[in-house]
Amino acid sequence: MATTEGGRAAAFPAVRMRRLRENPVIREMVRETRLSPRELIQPFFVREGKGEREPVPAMPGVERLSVDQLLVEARRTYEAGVPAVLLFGIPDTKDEAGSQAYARDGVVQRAVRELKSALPELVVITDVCLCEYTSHGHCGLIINGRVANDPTLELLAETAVSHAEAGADIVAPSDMMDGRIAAIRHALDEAGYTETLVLSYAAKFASTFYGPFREAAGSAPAFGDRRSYQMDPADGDQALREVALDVEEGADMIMVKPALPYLDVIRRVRERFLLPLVAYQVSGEYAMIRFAAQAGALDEEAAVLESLTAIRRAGAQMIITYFATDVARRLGA
Ligand code: PB1
Repeated sequence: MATTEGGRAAAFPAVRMRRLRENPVIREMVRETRLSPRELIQPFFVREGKGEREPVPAMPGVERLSVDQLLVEARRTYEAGVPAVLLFGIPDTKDEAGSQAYARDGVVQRAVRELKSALPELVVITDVCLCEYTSHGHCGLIINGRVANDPTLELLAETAVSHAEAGADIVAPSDMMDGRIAAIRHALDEAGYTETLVLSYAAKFASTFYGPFREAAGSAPAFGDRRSYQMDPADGDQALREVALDVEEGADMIMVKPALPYLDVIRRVRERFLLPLVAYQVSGEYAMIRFAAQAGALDEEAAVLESLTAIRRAGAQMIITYFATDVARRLGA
């Protein structure tokens, strides 16, 4: 705190905080938090077929894309300056074991190969989970009516290896099974993929803000919910324990998800851990802004920039957001 020679803190009228705001050039010079396209990650839903662009009603502007159309959109994302994409698969068939998640010729595996061939510089991140691939919609195997943790680890590890084989730069386990980071890291290394990074959805909450995503991916649980594996929104300390475990198990990057309702968790994680920290502005956060703007209640561009700035100010170094390409174009313009 600036003080006068008497040791007292200077105050009005010696200090006038508005001096830092009146002049827009000075206001911009002293700005503490800045957004860059280089900190954004664009999620995509990839489906079977050709020439397919299937709108997601709950997420205006977001489409389920066939691989050929994904290449078109990913190029636009790359050219806007966004360095990375995150892929979610939507298979034509689902089964109890989520077998398309780890199929060598699965839709995500094919998308990764095509993307890395067409845009080798684009960083490709793949979501590792079973929920988009299981007929019951849970993130793990169901045995005796509950999500079986340890048997699921093998399938998650197999899924991660199949993504690495296809050329994924980073695998991102979003399942919230205990021990999955160690299992995946071990399987990748055993298979020779020591250079594939693991981005852990380390502090992931059982959030209602995933609703639109579940519509997009057809991944709502057929029974029960995800509260036996995703974190209770009321638990902040537990989030720090989850992150510490994933760091210990070998994560290269960590994530807090969702973002805006969890800025306190982002801040606490950033202060405590040294790994690169990602926050995920999830589908419900995206839909809120979109629909409010469509209703004329919010200025969409201002609301998006303010939300992303808040997530960065809280401590996230990178943000996964469905607005990534749009925002990058605006920032780059
Ligand atoms: O944007 C979003 O809402 C992301 C949702 C997220 C994707 N990783 C999960 C949604 C859910 O829990 O149903 C998927 C969990 N594997």
